[in-house]
Amino acid sequence: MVVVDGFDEESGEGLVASGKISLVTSSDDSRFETKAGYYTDYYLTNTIVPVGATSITSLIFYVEHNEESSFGVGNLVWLTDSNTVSTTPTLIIDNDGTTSWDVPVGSITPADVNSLVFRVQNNDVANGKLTKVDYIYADVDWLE
Ligand SMILES: [Ca+2]
Ligand SMILES: [Ca+2]
Repeated sequence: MVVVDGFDEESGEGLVASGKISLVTSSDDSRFETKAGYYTDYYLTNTIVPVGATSITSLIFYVEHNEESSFGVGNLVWLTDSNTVSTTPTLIIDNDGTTSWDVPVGSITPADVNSLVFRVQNNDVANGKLTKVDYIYADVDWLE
């Protein structure tokens, strides 16, 4: 699953509307930056899980990202499933690395995956540092 649109809280703009969606659809060292005190939502394609799917068995996000030096530990939060599931990923300072997030699927339904949103929440207000995303995609498995 790949990112097809998004929403930038700071500008109030959609990522397709602003022309910035391509920043996060490939690993090319062009990145979307989320400032401290703001979130960015990324919407993933909704065409993969068939109508007959009965349960989601695996949902893994892969995020190529980095954070500015002095970004505070614990101040980066990723959320999904209508923001009911979250994680505080290990920071990757200055140079891109890919972090995978194997989401606990207990509460994840096929309908959730068909309107999947990945939120990057930057809570680093005390330091004012950026988190930057080069590429996001997700793998999902289900039972029919
Ligand atoms: Ca990169
Ligand atoms: Ca990119």
